[in-house]
Amino acid sequence: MRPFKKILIANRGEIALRILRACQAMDIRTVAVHSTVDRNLKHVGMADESVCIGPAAAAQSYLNIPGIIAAMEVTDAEAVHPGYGFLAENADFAERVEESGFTFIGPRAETIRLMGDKVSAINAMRQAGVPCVPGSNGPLNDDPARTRRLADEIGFPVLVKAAAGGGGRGMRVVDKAEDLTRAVTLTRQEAQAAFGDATVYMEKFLTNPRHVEIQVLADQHGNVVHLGERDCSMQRRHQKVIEEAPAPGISEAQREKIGKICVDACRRIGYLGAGTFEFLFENDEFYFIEMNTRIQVEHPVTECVTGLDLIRAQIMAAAGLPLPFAQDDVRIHGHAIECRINAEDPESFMPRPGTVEAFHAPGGPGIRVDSHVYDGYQVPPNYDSMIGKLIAHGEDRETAMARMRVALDEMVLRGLVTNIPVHQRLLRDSGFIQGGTNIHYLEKLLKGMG
Ligand code: MV4
Repeated sequence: MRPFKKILIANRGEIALRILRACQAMDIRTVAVHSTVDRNLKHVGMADESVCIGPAAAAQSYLNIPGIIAAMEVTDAEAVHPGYGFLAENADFAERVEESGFTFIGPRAETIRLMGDKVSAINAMRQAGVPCVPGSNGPLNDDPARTRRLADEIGFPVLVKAAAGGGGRGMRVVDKAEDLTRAVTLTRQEAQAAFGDATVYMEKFLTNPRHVEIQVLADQHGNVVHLGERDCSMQRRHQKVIEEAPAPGISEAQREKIGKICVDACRRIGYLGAGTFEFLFENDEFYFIEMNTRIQVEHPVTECVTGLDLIRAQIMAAAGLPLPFAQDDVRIHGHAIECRINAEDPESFMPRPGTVEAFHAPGGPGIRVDSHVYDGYQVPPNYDSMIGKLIAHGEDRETAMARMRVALDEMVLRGLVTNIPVHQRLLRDSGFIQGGTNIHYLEKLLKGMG
């Protein structure tokens, strides 16, 4: 049975193409919406219909809520897939889509709002039995003595975080008591300016954690499964560079334990669709920090090791269909690694928009390329510099790494400056090869190379 007749894809680039492919495989008609500079996107040409929703600036196109809802009305689309970024975690958008009589492919607006505020997200998760970082268990007030007592109980160093932040925006490390009051004031001011919300909270600062996240899927009938974890520790300035599944060194028992905790929490809050629990992992313990209510860039590594189609699962769950498998049917096969390919300078990491003169995708066993680029494609300067993802899967981590090295060397993106040399170096780096490096590893490695 077909869950929807027609879906509007409210995104661009590789994820729009990924969603379009899932729709086509399910015999669902597609509507692409695009900005004026994105008329030539691959998925726009492939979609059944397309609507130009505004100029290049995302605020007037991919973030234009009335424009997107109007496009759903004129094309008679039943549901909208938001992808990642843009409106994917905008509770007001989800709410207005539903109020207009359409289906938002994602969790309920209320859930998006709960998780968007990191204080309410942590409170909900702590109550649901998810292990969290020791912290203020709520917002800080304007009483410096109380804040001081909390910090002393937690133990320095502490981290002051904006409730409306996330993804690394609006946080400040405090090493000693005398710096605390000023740090709280500054973080508050920054949070007010950046997010229009001065709420801040405090956590123990974990000095050398890994970033390990758990993927979940939930339907509207109380069925919830976890699909294991991903290790996303290889990052620079909060931009993930390489992700992998499973996380090196995590045992089957640890995976089952934390996975079950996440599943139970999803049941408790009535979660719907695909979601990710972000944890810091230090000294063999998981500490919840945030929940992402969207499909993530790195979902393909989970698809490779589970054999599942997460976009298809999102669409089925949104349509009210029951998950067609149970937890016991989910098995982790081998190992998968994803390299994010960006049009950027490999030394400065500055975006380098340009025109693709020739694109040759690598292939062979265990190789997947999720990219919208083609010969002649112009990378516009207006959006994220990620132009695709290269994913290698194999029976074990060694095999996946070996396949990734070959694929990186085989990939041709003539005309563009890309970060492929960074990946080629990392796939030959002894720390990466050993596995299990923490969130500071890449930045330290790059510093050492001057
Ligand atoms: C932390 C932390 C250490 N201790 N929280 C950064 C992004 C946001 N999702 C949370 N972040 C962090 N929270 C405590 N209590 C270190 C980070 C962090 C980080 C986390 C995940 C991936 C990369 C990171 C890079 C720097 C800091």
